[in-house]
Amino acid sequence: QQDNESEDVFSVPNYACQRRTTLQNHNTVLTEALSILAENAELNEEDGRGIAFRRAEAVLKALPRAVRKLTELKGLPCLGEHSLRIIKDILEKGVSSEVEATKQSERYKALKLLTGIFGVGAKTADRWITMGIYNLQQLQSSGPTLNQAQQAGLEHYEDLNQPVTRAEADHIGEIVRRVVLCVLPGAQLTLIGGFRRGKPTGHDVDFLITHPEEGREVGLLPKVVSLLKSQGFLLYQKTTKNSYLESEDRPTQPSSNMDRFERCFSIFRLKSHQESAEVRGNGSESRPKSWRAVRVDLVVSPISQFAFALLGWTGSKLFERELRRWAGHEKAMSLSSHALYDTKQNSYLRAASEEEIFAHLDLEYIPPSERNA
Ligand code: 8DG
Ligand code: MN
Ligand code: MN
Repeated sequence: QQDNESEDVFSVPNYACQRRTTLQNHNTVLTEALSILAENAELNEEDGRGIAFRRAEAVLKALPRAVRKLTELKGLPCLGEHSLRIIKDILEKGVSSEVEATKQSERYKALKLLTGIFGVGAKTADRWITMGIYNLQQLQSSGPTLNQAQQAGLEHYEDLNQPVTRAEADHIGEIVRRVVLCVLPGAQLTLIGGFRRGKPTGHDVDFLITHPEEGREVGLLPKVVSLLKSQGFLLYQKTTKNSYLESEDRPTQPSSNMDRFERCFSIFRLKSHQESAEVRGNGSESRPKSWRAVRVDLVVSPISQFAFALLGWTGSKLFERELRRWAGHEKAMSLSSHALYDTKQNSYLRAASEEEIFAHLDLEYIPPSERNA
């Protein structure tokens, strides 16, 4: 092999949606460090900084091998001064003092712990910290008012912070599919989110529901939820109605990932398989807990919007954000989980598959397993 200088310089396209990012990451030490700083920024609601670190992290995830020296990164996009400084420290000293200090900081630890409660966001966590609440014991004793989601989140804190396995996701998929088909024969259930990208574990399980005949999906979700509830599968659920109207809702906020589909954020009660129940037994009792709580998201889309919903809910979050940025900045289009709007032609662009959406956007098709930016 030649040791030619130019061969040692990486080259990566600007937008994460132009890159193939698999789960194989050759730079985990660097990406984990940048991820801590991104997370810290997000927890402090410094969105710009958060995005900058996430973009830098994603560029390193896309490299075909481990970075050896800083000069190899010359010319790579999205690596700002700050990210480069972190990378340099780690390459030279093995650690970044800023990252280590962040990990040790009481505020970061408290923000992470408190937002680890389902239903608690950065704002609430910050308010609690101002009240002197840094951990769950202090939360229990000082008793600020908790909404229903937060109460359920606190009650199932430990379970919900255990990664969900693919086997558990598939098991939940079978339960949900049976109930969905019972309510609406011919309906289709698709596993989305991280599991569709091939991740072995996740923080929740995400499903998209549709029906091949437009309109048949209307009213489906409340029926599915009440059937799941009556069968004892739901520990908590909050269903939100569909509020999407094409006429009024030209997608104007390409950076926002909120959409208007009918959806349900839930906590599932999943019976454990014998072996895992024994391993995870709560210890104090002779009888191990026979079930665990799992976060499950259900989203319903009409078939006409299915490809957009599928693309929008498969992630990763950064990949989605970059798709919308590409659409807006490079193509004068506006992409949401409902539609793609062409500002120059003043019209919506139809698509029946993810492939067609990438084609409309002038992007090479990237399959789900390569959207792990
Ligand atoms: P994980 O659960 O394994 O941790 O990872 P994930 O599956 O990638 O993350 P997620 O938080 O479950 O989100 C799955 C996808 O859904 C991700 O691309 C972001 C997207 N998503 C939300 N909320 C919303 C929303 O309100 N609208 C749209 N369009 N997408 C959303 O999480
Ligand atoms: Mn998920
Ligand atoms: Mn989710």
